[in-house]
Amino acid sequence: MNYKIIEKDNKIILKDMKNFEPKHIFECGQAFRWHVEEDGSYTAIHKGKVINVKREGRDVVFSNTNRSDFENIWFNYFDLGRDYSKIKEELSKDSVLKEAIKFGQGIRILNQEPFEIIISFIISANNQIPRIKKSIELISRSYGEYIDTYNGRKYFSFPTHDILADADIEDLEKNHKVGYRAKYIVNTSKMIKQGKIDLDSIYSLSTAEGQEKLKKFPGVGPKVSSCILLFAFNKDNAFPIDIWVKRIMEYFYLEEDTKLKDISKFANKKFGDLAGFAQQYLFYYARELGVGKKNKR
Ligand code: 8HG
Repeated sequence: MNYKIIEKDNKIILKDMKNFEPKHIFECGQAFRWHVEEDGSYTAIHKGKVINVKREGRDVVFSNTNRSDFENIWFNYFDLGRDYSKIKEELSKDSVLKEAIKFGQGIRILNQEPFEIIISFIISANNQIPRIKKSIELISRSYGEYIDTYNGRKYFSFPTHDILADADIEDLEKNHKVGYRAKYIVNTSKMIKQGKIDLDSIYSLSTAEGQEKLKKFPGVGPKVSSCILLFAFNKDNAFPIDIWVKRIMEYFYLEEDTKLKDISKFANKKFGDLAGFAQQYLFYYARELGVGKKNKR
């Protein structure tokens, strides 16, 4: 990779780091637990560790961490082994993607924890990002464990499947604002607890096979399973189609009211193994600028 790494005072600094913009990474729709601080840095918790990330000029600074955690946890989480310049160069051959990439040039796809992502995207169905974030925060506070305080804010781990399998559906529904999705959360957690579906086995499946397996969980359909495969299981060709991706695909490439299956086929043909990355640049671009929304261009 094209950066130099420095360890100093509980910080890791990546010098001259390209293709890494905290705002793009944490606000592009893939993750719900990154909290923006007053100085523009972002803080979150993953695998029981709290980390703060900030761009400072040409560098990226990771605070509250050390070399060993960086190598064992964060390198993989931030997908640092991947050459995003190459991906961007390839996708920029398409003029729409070229614009979307200009807009979200610092996006990277994070490698997040499967159980947390499954529950988060069950919550995301027919929901809005600020509400999804709120529910996940409330669930972590009630059912997770207190880990650390950073910059005056308390951080809690996301609960395990064993804990959520025993959660009270009404409590989730009412006090954690997940509505009808509460029963999906508890029943999905129960299926995992009972060993009905082994999450680790999904890493080695194809995207299509992984999708079939994940769809056995209640509340998991084609879109939610594609998000889970892309954000937790390294399936780079998964192409989740929500309303924003549908709109932008129809606006630039296809006719209005194209069937989701046909959009999916088109995207897989056009973007191939890079479809998941293409989707993320498009989702961020469409959502931030309102591209494809009626009356807006
Ligand atoms: O990153 C995302 N990509 C796509 N395609 N859809 C997403 C992402 N994140 C996210 O929350 N969604 C869905 O969009 C879930 C929900 O239906 C809606 C929130 O705006």
